[in-house]
Amino acid sequence: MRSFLNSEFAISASMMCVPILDTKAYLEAFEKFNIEYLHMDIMDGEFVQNLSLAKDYPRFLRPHTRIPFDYHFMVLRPEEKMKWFDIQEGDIVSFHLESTYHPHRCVDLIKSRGAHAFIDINPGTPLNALDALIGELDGVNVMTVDPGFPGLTMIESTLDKVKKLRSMTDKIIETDGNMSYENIRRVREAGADMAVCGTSAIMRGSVSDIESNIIKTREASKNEIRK
Ligand code: S6P
Ligand code: MG
Repeated sequence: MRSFLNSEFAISASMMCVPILDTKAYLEAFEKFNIEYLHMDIMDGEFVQNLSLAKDYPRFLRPHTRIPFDYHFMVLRPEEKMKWFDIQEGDIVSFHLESTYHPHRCVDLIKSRGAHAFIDINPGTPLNALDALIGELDGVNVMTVDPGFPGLTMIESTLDKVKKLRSMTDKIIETDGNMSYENIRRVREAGADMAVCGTSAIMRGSVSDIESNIIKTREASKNEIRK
């Protein structure tokens, strides 16, 4: 168990994958099964070719859950836009290294809200790009797909990246993109501490599948090798 995480392996449920009218039912299952984070994919149609979850969505959701948020900003100039969002103490907030000229300014802003600062790195970005920043961070979100859409295929070279990052740091490692049961098992073995789960795992099928999907996800994330 690393730093502030309360579990051996944390699940961050991707809210952009939840059909809007099923939100209440999904939230009830997430609370019942102690899902650790609600993942908020914020997309601006510029940094990535998609739009999702504008600033009012997390604000409206907050009063209905005690689960902290895991913000993933896929926007250009996050230092300007993060300020508009309901970021609370205990949330995780990540932004892309590729999206800003001012990463330290973003980290300061996140910490000023009492949140945990993470950086996101795209599959094409080498780990040494983190050198100047890693000391200031609480974690790294290793993108296992090129970001923008749910339902993509994992880029295999990202597994080695997780392994290499694990050998370099004790900071929390998150993985995001195509986290199927099998890929969760693989990133866990490579050293990841948490994964974003969407259409490949807990949101597979429909809302009636949620409880069994969460059980399967927890099972996949058990790592006998690293214990
Ligand atoms: C994708 C985004 C992710 C997705 C998540 C969906 O750019 O950052 O957080 O919402 O990966 O999960 P899946 O299983 O459909 O890839
Ligand atoms: Mg994401």
